[in-house]
Amino acid sequence: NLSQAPQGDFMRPTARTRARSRSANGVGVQVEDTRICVVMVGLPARGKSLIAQKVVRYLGWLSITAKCFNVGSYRRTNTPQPSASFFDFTNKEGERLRKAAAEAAVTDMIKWFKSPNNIIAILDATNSTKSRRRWIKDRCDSEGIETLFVESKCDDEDLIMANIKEVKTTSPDYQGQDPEEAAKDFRERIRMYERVYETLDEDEEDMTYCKIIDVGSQVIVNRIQDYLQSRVVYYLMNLHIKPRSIWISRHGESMYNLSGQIGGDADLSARGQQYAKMLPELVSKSAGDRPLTVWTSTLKRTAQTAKYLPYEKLSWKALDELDSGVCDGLTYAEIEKEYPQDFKARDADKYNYRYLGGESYRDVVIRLEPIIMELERSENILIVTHQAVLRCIYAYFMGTQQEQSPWMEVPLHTLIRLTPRAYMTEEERYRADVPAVSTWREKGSKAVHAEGTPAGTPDLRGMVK
Ligand code: ADP
Ligand code: FDP
Ligand code: F6P
Repeated sequence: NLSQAPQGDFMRPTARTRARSRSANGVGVQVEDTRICVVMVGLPARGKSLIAQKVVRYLGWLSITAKCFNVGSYRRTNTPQPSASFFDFTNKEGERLRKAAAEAAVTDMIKWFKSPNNIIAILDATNSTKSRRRWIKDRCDSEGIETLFVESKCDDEDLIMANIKEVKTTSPDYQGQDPEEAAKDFRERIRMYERVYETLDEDEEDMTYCKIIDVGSQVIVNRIQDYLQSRVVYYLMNLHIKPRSIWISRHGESMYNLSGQIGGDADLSARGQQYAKMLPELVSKSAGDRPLTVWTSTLKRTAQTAKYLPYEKLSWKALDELDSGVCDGLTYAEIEKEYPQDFKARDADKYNYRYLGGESYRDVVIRLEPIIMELERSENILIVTHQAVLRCIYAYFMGTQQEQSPWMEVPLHTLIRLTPRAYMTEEERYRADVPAVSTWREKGSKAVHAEGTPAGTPDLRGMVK
């Protein structure tokens, strides 16, 4: 029996434990009883909502419960389609309605923090004046919530106009309106804010903040107080907005895939080698002649798959397949026979189940964190890796829930292209015309290995929330 005691430092804290200490689950360390309100600061169209949404997805992937409170959507409940003059500081009614929206968002956020699992909230608004920021800090202080102000400052007029065209003209604020007119009105809205906007400065030296200037070309950090705050700031420092894609593929079919064995360090099968030979063409069909770097694991099957790719290559231990410990080299049927309780336990909670002497998906996510950070810093990367690792990387980009991610079907001999866009990640798939076995086992299904079955048919996208 491989059954494990609950993995203490990864368990969700309960109300009882919260008073003293909380576990920031994914980071695998005990942290103080931390609740942080990340307060976005900046003129409109400076990437605040994009940053907020990325931070929420990143933290969620690390099992740190985070939520974004967007003041704009609260404001839309009282003023759905304001024109620029609504944001004029001399417009008293506008001021009142905007303050009411901010109040409602902060009140909901404070309520949300009452639940012991909720750790980081992001207050997404311009928060463009010192008095507004002081008000938020005071409200949070009185509730024992830390504040981390994150300002995005950028005066590149061309970039701002491009941002407006990319995301603002399609905002519900301008639904049904001509995009040219919408862009003009939004530019005018920004002018209204510019008249009162105050950047974070020495008057606010007592505050914890991070000021990101010109999309990270300069970052000023002030009074970071604890581990989680520094973790968020570190993540922010690694973001860029250059257009790029990430390609991911599993290795070609291996000899172990053919026999239904898990783990190991097997060579490619003849069909796997065929996939390796076809991969350069499959990649260039999608990537054209842009420069790429290829990342593989340290296992033979990924190096053999990448062998013919005409790009710089880097192998990462962190990309090795989930370690199945004492089950390494067994088939699912053998595991079910020899370790029936564990087989069931894994089905019941596949994300948290850790093989004896091996890893869980949760463990894999933690070791993949440097990979994600490096991916955020990089431009075009092609990753050749393994079933479980690919699921974890995919889950980061697509925001897939933990209950679902270990069960996603990722067929062999398929190249996936992920392209980060403003508020979502676009996905394209290219399937090579080389058959392969399916290594996918559905939750609760019998552990039979159907030799020679064609690569699975259910589409991954259909299984993602
Ligand atoms: P805001 O919430 O500040 O009004 P959005 O997040 O809606 O702005 O704007 C998204 C746009 O901002 C995207 O086009 C994105 O490329 C761009 N962007 C992202 N980060 C930054 C940044 N640090 N500075 C300027 N623009 C950025
Ligand atoms: P958003 O772009 O997120 O919709 O345009 C600026 C805006 O946010 C308005 O929609 C919203 O009413 C306002 O910011 C909220 O911020 P302030 O309360 O700081 O003005
Ligand atoms: O079967 C291929 C494989 O990469 C194994 O090496 C690994 O143990 C398994 O897939 C991971 O998938 P799952 O978590 O669904 O068992």
